[in-house]
Amino acid sequence: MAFSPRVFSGIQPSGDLHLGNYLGAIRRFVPLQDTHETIYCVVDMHAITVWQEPNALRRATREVAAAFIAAGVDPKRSIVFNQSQVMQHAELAWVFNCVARIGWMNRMTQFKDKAGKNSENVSLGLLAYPSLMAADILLYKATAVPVGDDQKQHLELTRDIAAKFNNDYAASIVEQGLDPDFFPITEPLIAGPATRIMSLRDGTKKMSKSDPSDQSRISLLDDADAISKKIKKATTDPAELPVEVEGLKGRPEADNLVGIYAALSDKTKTEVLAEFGGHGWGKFKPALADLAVAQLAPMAGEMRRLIEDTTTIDAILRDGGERAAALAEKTMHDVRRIVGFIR
Ligand code: AQP
Repeated sequence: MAFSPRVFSGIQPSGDLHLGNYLGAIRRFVPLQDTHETIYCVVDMHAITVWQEPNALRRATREVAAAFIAAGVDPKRSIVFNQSQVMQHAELAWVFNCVARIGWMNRMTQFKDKAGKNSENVSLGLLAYPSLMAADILLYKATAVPVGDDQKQHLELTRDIAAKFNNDYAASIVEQGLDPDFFPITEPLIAGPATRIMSLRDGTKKMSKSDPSDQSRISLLDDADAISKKIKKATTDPAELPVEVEGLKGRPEADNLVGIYAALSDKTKTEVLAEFGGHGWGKFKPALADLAVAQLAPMAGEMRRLIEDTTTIDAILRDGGERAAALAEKTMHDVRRIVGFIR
């Protein structure tokens, strides 16, 4: 069966949204609205895999929804909602917990990074995170998922879970008169010059919400002055910019800043270096700061306005939740029959 082109992607309300979340995911959500049915989710159930103070979680949930809308996601054309409103996510995740193998989860590098040496004491939810992520995507039979490069391994696992479910339950799927390819094998959409934005303090570390240094990231709520200062203070090597992309090899900070410029201006790194190659940071950093301020500061203003308007944001999430639940229930209705649950 051909699945209709449908996109699903989620962002955790687990702290300050940053430029990496924007360039790796949110900015790319917008044009997909022209070609796909689009579902964008604030994944609050994922967020609680590590401790979240309840009021902070509510605030961050509204902040992520505000970022989607300020970036250009239209809540009428797309479905925008928070995950916990649609109970079928948890229900399908449980079925997937019983399809996926513990060894698959133990191999996930994000789990290893987040658990560190403390793997016996982190939540069980953190280990099962990729199973819930597979449920998020497959509940809607999404065919494509725009994400940053760090999510590649989780998406491969989603594909493995879909294939194993289709295979384990092959006879039952046919018996129920359903398509043998019940779940699609979802395509990751990981492309462009900014699939992994690095910390502004250390070009070898991913820009991340959980980095203790605020200087390591540009927050989507930063004002023009903060954006400009952070870029001008970003760690760099002393050499001038190369004229060819090859010359960025072994220069992670330079590669990162050129990638950010390219993504914000919808250019390739080659085009950026055609303009700035052979010049020093004294020319490039102010140009990057101006570009980032022009693009991000108006969005930050709109986000701040929306965050204050909790009535509107909550109504958007509720409406999205109802539309998502209608789609989710169709899939879960079939899954219950396939698995052998009586209702
Ligand atoms: N540095 C990044 N560069 C490009 N894309 C990124 N993403 C995250 N960091 C970068 C993408 O943003 C989306 C949402 O991510 P998430 O909220 O689910 O959590 P995460 O990947 O764990 O993001 P963080 O910000 O780094 O959070 P912490 O610090 O909690 O781990 C995803 O599409 C992700 O690829």
